[in-house]
Amino acid sequence: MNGKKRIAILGSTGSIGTQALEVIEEQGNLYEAYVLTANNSTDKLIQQARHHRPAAVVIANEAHYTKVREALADLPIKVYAGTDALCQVVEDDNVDIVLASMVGFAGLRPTISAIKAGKMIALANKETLVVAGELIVRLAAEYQVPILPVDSEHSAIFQCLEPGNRIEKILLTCSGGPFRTFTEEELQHVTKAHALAHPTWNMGAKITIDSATLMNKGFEVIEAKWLFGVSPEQIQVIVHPQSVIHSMVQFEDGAVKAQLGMPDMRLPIQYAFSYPRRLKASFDRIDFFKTKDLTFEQPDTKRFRCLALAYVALARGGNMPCIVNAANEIANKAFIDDRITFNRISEIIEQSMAHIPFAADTSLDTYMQTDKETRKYAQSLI
Ligand code: MN3
Repeated sequence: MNGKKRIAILGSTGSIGTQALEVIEEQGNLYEAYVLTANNSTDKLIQQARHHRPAAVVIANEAHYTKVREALADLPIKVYAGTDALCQVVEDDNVDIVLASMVGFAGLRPTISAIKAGKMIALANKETLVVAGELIVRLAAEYQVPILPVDSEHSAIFQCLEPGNRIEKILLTCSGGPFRTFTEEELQHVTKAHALAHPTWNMGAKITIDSATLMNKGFEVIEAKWLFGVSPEQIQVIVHPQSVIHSMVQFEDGAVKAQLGMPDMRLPIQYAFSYPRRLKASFDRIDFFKTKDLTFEQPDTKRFRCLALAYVALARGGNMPCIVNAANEIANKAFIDDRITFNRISEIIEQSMAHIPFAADTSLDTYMQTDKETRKYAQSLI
């Protein structure tokens, strides 16, 4: 026992996972990477495991098991494969914090396992709250597990909160994505290459496309509702292209608190690990004399329909956000594969919302069933 907090990183080869490992390395006397997992990125997982020497790794795609096991055979690292193994490793008694940083619906089951095992959750996988916010919040309360937001906006809001003082409004900032100034006509012709050149944040492909459609912001509205217990009307999206203000909270006396910083995900990741303390870190500081104007705009939900659809899904509740998430995962992937145009993404989501039967209950079984049916239907539209 060395007193370090042991962290299981679900999705260690992705953008958040990689940056989390940088944080763990910089704060090496406080944290250690105890479990690393990847879906398909074997080479990166092997390289990370050889460098960080976790107790265990999981490769979710079982087809890669032999390759990973053989590459780590000379080290005392347990190697597991399969999605069930993801749910098991987070229950290990030695794990203190689970960083849920995998992409999409796949993050839901392991996160539920971690909550039931009483682990502190650092939540980067927003789809978990989008699909199953009510269930996750209920379980977290039941098992008395803290859920610490890693998404930069939600970390900002969390940092602005005042115990005992009610939130009047959350002002959720949004970069606007790479197509903020494009006309509807121009949006017909954009490609993934345009979208992947995101102006401010350095992120994975799925979330970068979600940022371009504003689906990401829609998901963040749903995420904020569940994390902070506010109604949809209390969440206002504000386009702020410079991404210096990471979000704001307005209190009942009209006071507004904001959290500012350079766009660097390592700060919210580190804060989720160290909360309520702040740790000294070498991240870039804002130079206010070099900061250009900070500007604010109303989001255009006509050009960026996904944001409006997220509010509809949130108001409807039940399995509706799950439908939106599943249809979006299919449409997002089809756009990345050059199979559909940009504007088709929101159309596929909207058609799925109209077609898949509504279910008011919020059980895991309903979500699994809805997810499966929606994917099949959305795929048929491509
Ligand atoms: Mn965000």
